[in-house]
Amino acid sequence: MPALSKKVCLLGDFAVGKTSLVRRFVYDYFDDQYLSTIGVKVSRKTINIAQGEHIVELTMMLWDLAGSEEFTHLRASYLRGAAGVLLVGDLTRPQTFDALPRYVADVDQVGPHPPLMLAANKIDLLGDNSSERPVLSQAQGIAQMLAAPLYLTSALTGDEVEKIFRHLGRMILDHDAR
Ligand code: G3D
Ligand code: MG
Repeated sequence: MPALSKKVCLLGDFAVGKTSLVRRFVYDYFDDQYLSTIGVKVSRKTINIAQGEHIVELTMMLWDLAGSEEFTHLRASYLRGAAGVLLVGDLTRPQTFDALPRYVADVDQVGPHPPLMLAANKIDLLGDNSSERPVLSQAQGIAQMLAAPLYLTSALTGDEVEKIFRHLGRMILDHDAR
């Protein structure tokens, strides 16, 4: 079985749920006692992806920057070599979606444009008739502009979390094969 290891960066404003999404995907739990740490955490998760006749074993190295994302320009060493990027916005704070194009510009500064996905996170907090919320059309607009598939995720319930990471994994393989 062919095996590959790829770097994936989580990007988005403070407290949108980046660390929680990684934790849900990698360890399948949600910890509301979690305290932000300073620095970068790299978590690893291996998934199997069917590609034509065979199965590819893809190890996603998930880079999660803690702390100062709002205050400093993203360090080039954090972004360099990213094969894929998971952008994260918080549905309870619409301005966190407006911030995303700037992160993508930072990524494009350091290397070739990687596949992107957009997680509109904390869908569990939107409640009933959430499909009518203006923040959703805003998220759709940003996703379209950045050509990033959009998922409505919840790190709390696990909704769409596995799906968005797997879709990103598939995009990374397809991108690689070109
Ligand atoms: P960050 O890594 O992007 O900075 P965190 O964000 O993962 O640390 O999450 C920030 C806060 O949002 C945390 O709450 C966390 O529990 C909460 N959170 C993350 N994802 C979700 C979600 O999908 N639904 C809900 N309801 N909450 C979420 P605290 O209270 O610890 O600040
Ligand atoms: Mg974090």
